[in-house]
Amino acid sequence: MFDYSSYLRKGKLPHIWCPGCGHGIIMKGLIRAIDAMGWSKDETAIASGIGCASRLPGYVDFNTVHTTHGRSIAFATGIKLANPKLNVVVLGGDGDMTAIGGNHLIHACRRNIDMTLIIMNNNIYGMTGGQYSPTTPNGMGATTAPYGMIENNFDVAELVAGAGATFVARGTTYHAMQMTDIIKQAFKHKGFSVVEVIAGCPTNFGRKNKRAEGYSMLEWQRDTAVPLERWQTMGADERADKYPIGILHKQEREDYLTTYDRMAGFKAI
Ligand SMILES: Cc1ncc(C[n+]2csc(CCOP(=O)(O)OP(=O)(O)O)c2C)c(N)n1
Ligand code: SF4
Repeated sequence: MFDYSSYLRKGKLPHIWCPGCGHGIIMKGLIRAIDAMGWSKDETAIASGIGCASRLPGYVDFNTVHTTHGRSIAFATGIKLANPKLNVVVLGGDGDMTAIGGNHLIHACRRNIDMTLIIMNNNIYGMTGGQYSPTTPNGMGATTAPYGMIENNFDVAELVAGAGATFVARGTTYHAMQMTDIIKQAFKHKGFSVVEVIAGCPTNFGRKNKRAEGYSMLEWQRDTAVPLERWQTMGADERADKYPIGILHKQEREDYLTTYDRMAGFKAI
């Protein structure tokens, strides 16, 4: 059986996550993917913003930094520029990344620095009590949308692909082992890779949408996520309220630091 304990900061436990929260499943997937890559703790750096999702780096024993809401990509960019040899991972919630941090997100995509971003999308602002976020699906409930969300939601994967991310994938916490493999593929990609992981927040999103139990959030993922190969054979009617999972977009493009070094006449890293 896989031994997670050597990667955890036991002094930081117990964690803050509610029973049934999807963030712990993502933490385990991240640990498994790092382990499979053979990255040492010293050569791995993880940055996050603020939110339940962003508490993750506090629990894992790598070089970690818990920064400010929506600004973690900027911190991670600084880390990568200062020490390009580090494997840099950024993570945060949908609010952190697509609302307050939305501008950082799109510009990081077009910049194509070699790092991996994991967006832990539970469709809500979990930590602050369930306000709607840019990924709350149209019509669904939130504390600030008592009659249902009026606006249309972002499709995160489409957004980052449109902004220029060179690797875009989506997984769910229900498909935990596939999620691990997707994160590993993202790590292997040279350039800015984005993995959106659909996660459950039973406490705030679920409670407002008749899914207050952790298992029922997982059932929702099981029933709405469609493997990409199958998605490509589906018509518009069948696709309604569903989304594809897998590696959705991949493009080879020279990463920022390689271009920078070439232009500045430095030896490529
Ligand atoms: C500048 C700033 N604005 C607002 C907040 C309050 N705040 C803390 S966490 C959070 C939302 C977190 O939602 P998300 O990123 O989706 O993560 P989750 O808690 O759902 O995992 C907000 C608005 C803050 N900490 N800093
Ligand atoms: S409020 Fe939601 S996102 Fe935050 S720990 Fe609880 S279940 Fe997870």
